[in-house]
Formats: sequence, C-alpha cells, structure tokens
Amino acid sequence: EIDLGNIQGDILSGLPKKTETFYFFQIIHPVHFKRDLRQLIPLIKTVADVGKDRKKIQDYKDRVKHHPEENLPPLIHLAGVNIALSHLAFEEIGIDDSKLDDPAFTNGQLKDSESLKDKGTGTGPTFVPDWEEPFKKPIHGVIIVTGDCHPTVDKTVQQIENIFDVNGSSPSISLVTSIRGDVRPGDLSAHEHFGYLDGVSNPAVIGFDKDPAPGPKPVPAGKILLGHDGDANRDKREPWMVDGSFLVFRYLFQKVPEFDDFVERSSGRLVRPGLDKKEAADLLGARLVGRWKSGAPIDITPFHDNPHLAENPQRNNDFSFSAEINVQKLCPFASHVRRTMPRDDIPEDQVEAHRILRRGIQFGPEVTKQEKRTKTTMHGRGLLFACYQSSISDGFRFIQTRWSNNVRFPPGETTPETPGLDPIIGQGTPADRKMSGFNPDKPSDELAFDDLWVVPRGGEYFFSPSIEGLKDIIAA
Ligand code: N7H
Repeated sequence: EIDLGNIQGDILSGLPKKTETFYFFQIIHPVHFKRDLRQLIPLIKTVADVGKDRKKIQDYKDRVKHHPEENLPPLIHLAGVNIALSHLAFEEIGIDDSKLDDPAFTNGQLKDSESLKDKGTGTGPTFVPDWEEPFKKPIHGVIIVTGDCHPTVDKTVQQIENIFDVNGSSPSISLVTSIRGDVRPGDLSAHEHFGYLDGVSNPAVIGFDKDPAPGPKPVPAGKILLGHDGDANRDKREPWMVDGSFLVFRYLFQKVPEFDDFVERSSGRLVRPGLDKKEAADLLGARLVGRWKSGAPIDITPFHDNPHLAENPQRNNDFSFSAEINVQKLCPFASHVRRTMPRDDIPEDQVEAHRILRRGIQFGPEVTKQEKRTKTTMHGRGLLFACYQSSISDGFRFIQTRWSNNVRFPPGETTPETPGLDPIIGQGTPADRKMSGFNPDKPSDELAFDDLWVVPRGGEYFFSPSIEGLKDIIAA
C-alpha cells in the first residue's frame, strides 16, 4: 500500500513544470528553522495533490479544445513546492540520520566529485572541482518550486522567503544560490538542449503505476522509496524515513554548438549507401544517444528515424537489446541510453538494483545565431539533472561511475570490442574519450570525442522526507 498523501509529489509523479526554481539554502538558526518549516509543510504538494493538479490541467485543456468559443483565461498559479535536506542539515538540527545509511549521502557530493571524475585541481583531500562557487559551500537543503510561468513561481518563492524571514531581521535560513530551469519553447518543450526527446523511459513503480506501458520490468516501490519492498536497507529504517527518497541534483552545462559541430564533422566517417550528409549526421547523433531526436529507440529502428514509433508509448520503450547481446550493430554499447539502462546486457536483478526516476529540467536560452556560426557556446545552458532513488550509492552514483565512466561496460570479456565512454555523460582521461560501435557496418571502428560536451558545475545529495517525517521529527 503506497500512501500518496505522505510522499512528496516530485518523487512519483513529477511536479507539473514549465519552469522550476531550485532554492539552495543554509540553515542559520536551527530552532527557528524547525518552527518555520512547520509553516512550509502545508504548501508542499504530495503525490496525491499532484494527481489533482494534473486532472485540473487536463480538464482545462479539454475545455479549451472542445469549447474554444469560451475564450477561457490561461490556467495560472499552479505552483508546486517540495523540500529536501542534505546530511549537513540533519547535523545542524541535531537529528540522527545514520539509518539513512548511504555513504554518498553522508559524505556529500562535493567530496564525491573526484570519484565522479568531475574536472578539478588537486587530488584526494585537496581536490577541488571546477564547480560554481555556491556549490563549494555547505548546502543544507533545497526547496523546489515549480509552476506554469515565472510570476507563479516568483510569487511562491517570495511566500517561502517570508515564511523563513529570509530578508527580515530574524531569518532561519539564508539563500546560497537559486537556479531557474525552463522547458524549451514551442515544439521543443519536451526536448533537451542537444535536441533529443527526454523523459521517455522512467521505471514504472509497482503499486503506483497502474497500467505500465510495455518496456523494462516495473520496479518494486522500495527501489525509489525507503522502507518499502525492494529497499535494500528496509529493515533498518526508522519510521520517519519511510516514504522518503534520496534526491540527486547535478548542475550540468551542455556545449550544444560544439556537440553539433562534432557530429557534423564526424558524420563523414559514416559512409552508407543512400545517406546524405544531414542523414549521416542524424544517424551518428542517434548512435551516440541510443535514440533519434524524435525519441525513437535505435534498437528498434536502427537506420531510419520513425516519429510515429517515437510518439507511441506502447512501443517507444519496448526494447531490450536482446537481438544483439554482445554485439553493437543496432545500438552501440556506449550509447547513453544503453549505458545508463543496459536492459538485457546484464542479469535482470542487476539492472533493477540501479534504477532511478529522473525529474530534470532544462536551463538557459536557445542557441543564438552567433553561437551557431562560431560553433562556440557563449551562454550557459544545460540540464538541471534531478533523480530519485532509495540508494544514491546504487542509483545515480553507480550509473555514473560504474557504467557511464567505465570504458569496459558491459564487461570486456563478453564483448568483442572495447565499448568506450558514454559520449553524453561519461567522464575519464582524455585517452578514454572514445567509443566503438558508432559505425554499424564496422563496429570495431573507434570514434574519438572532443572535450566534454556535458560539463558538471555543481550538485548535492539530498533526502526528500515524507510529510509525516517532516511533521513528527524534522520540524518537531
Ligand atoms: Fe540521460 N540526452 O539528451 O542525451 N538521457 N542525459 N542521464 N538518461 C536519456 O529515455 C541526457 C544523465 C539516464 O531507461 C535520454 O528519457 C543529457 C545523467 C537514464 O532507457 C536522453 C544529459 C544520468 C536514462 C538523455 C543526461 C542519466 C536516460 C533518452 C546531461 C545518470 C533512461 C530519453 C546533460 C547518471 C535510459 C529517455 C532508459 C535517458 C540525455 C544526463 C541517466 C535523450 C543531455 C547524469 C537512466
């Protein structure tokens, strides 16, 4: 039984978002923080609340479609608020969180950045990542505010700042940094900045997703929520931890003109009968990602895009690389989608142990003409990556370090050629930056990448507690 009124809405449903502000804060007065947090709790949207909001949005859309003559004013002021805390927050307010029992969470992401292979200077204890300054400071928590437009979100942020008296005489928290994400305009709204459809494949959760589409096996709720069947540490959890989930945030900049330029320059290495230059570039890009820009998976439609398939949720996630275990004619081992969710490449229970629910949003403007012309990024843009899981060490961290950064995954002895790095998020030495399999006609051909196209510039590990956990323990 999943208690939808006790779980924060972003976790299982995703807060409806055209725009989203991540408000990173420090606690400056623990006692007042607890007091003020009690005022915030009624604003938090649970999974149950999000269900109601989504229905409201759907009813509105139906009304506009079937009765355009009514000229309804836009549906506004649908805001969503969630909160998550880092280990430092629990220390600060004096709550024993040892049974959360996740070393990545306890150490924090700053200390983890060297293992994630983020660029930086120094080594070991002196390592400092090339991150934005705010993320090198202690961060105690993040308040997530989503909405239909900037005024809705800004108003809600202001309301929250009033609750914590942020700009007043007795503030309980201070702002470390706030970052705004926006979905891309028009038809691109569901696409990330390289142009690929995002948010296609997320695990269906048993007991929550009633009618899962064909695709990877649904996961037990405990892979995402603490204290449920499938949570490896279920027996240890304290009652206030149940129904919570770990939130990983990564501030990822994308070098879009540079990526486009690379794909275009390298497309000459894909010589196939009947492919013009543009088609060769599209094919190469699809082989780096594992899906076409439309979202169609190349494991199903390897050599031509198929937008119909992409749009059909009954088909667009129904593949498992099963036709080509140990080969990569249809889909390269290194491609981002195969690397982050290897499906039949490894045993089913191993896949299930490392699944995450992704909830990111884009940030930054569209590529300008000047950037396109000069093939150089001049404005920061990318992905505010966010994902939920019941273990960071088994979830995000495992995928990043053991799969995407691992040139020999799936394991070397089972594949004829060395797979290479995940071209999208894989990090390693300059010599590691290459992959095999980009050429379907000669899978052993290797393609060397330029410098990173996805550049991590900050992040933190958080715990998103249940409503009861917030009320009974954290704000008590
Ligand atoms: Fe990825 N991209 O545009 O290339 N991702 N991702 N990701 N990603 C996915 O299925 C992208 C990042 C996963 O179940 C798609 O929704 C970009 C991180 C996982 O088949 C596309 C960035 C991590 C999946 C992208 C980025 C992951 C996935 C296909 C950074 C975790 C599901 C659309 C800027 C460590 C795989 C879809 C599955 C899919 C892109 C980051 C993980 C297009 C640009 C940091 C698990």
